[in-house]
Amino acid sequence: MRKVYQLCMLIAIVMWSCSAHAQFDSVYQFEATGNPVITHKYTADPAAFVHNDVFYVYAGQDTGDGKWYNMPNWLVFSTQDFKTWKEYPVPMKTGDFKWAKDHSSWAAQVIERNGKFYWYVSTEHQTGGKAIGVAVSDSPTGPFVDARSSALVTNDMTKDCTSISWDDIDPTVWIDDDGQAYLIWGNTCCYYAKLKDNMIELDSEIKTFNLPDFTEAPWIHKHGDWYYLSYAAWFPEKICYAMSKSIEGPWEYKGILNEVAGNSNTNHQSIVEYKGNWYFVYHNGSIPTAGGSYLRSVCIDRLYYNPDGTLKRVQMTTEGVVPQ
Ligand code: FUB
Repeated sequence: MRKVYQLCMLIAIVMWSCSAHAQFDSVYQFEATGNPVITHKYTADPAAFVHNDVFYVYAGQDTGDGKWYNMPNWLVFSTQDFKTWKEYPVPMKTGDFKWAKDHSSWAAQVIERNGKFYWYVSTEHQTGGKAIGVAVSDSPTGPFVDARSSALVTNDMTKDCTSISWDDIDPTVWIDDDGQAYLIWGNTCCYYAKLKDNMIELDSEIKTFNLPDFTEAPWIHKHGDWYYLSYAAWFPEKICYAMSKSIEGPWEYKGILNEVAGNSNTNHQSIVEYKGNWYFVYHNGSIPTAGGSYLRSVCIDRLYYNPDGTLKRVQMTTEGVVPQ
């Protein structure tokens, strides 16, 4: 009996290890059983995106010994019911940006404009310091290619607010109702600038938003005529948010939206509406036993509004969201 148990354990470990390191040539399908949603790989910094009734999640892949960030790839997953998920062949690696250092696929977001999909990423520049790049594809599942062959934002462009080298990370992008696109990003300082219609060049000076205790991970969404800027505050991080009637602010601080996520010092959220419901997509470090701050896992829970437009505190759950 003991031998059978040992054999089963061995097979399970080998299977998990194979799938955890597999790079699929075709679409890989799996079923979510709650949170974390993705358990065959470690995934972080989820950026949700809805297109043609499909719910996509873009994420960086955490790998390594769990002692620091070791992120070689950005990944893309999709679902239409929160139960059955697809993972697509790796759509982009840090190596696809010739100017970037390998294994630095930090937080990123995809947006669509005029039938093209733009993926704004944070990564490490070979000349030092974090930088923001942009890739483009004709499909939300890629493959994506570097749209500029150079970084869109580099550390020397943002020296007035802070002298740290890691402030140019965590891009979020927003196309306003008048068609003007904005790039918002930062660590320690929250920066914003207009983007040209081509989506791959800045079209204004870089300014800053004043947000209490801002650490990183800004994310913009809109509900009714309110704009919401959610972001990670403090460290370990909680997610806070501010509201405004204009994308350029001023932003009114509204408090904590999500508490520290289990077993992870970062929390990195995205917020989207899908089929009439709102979702809060984030990561924790809860996969036993190796999961942690550098081996993170994407989770999804519901987001609810109060009648005055403010947000209810997120309730992180093991069960996750109900299949639709
Ligand atoms: O994944 C690397 C970094 O950790 C992200 O860019 C931050 O938002 C934090 O989640």
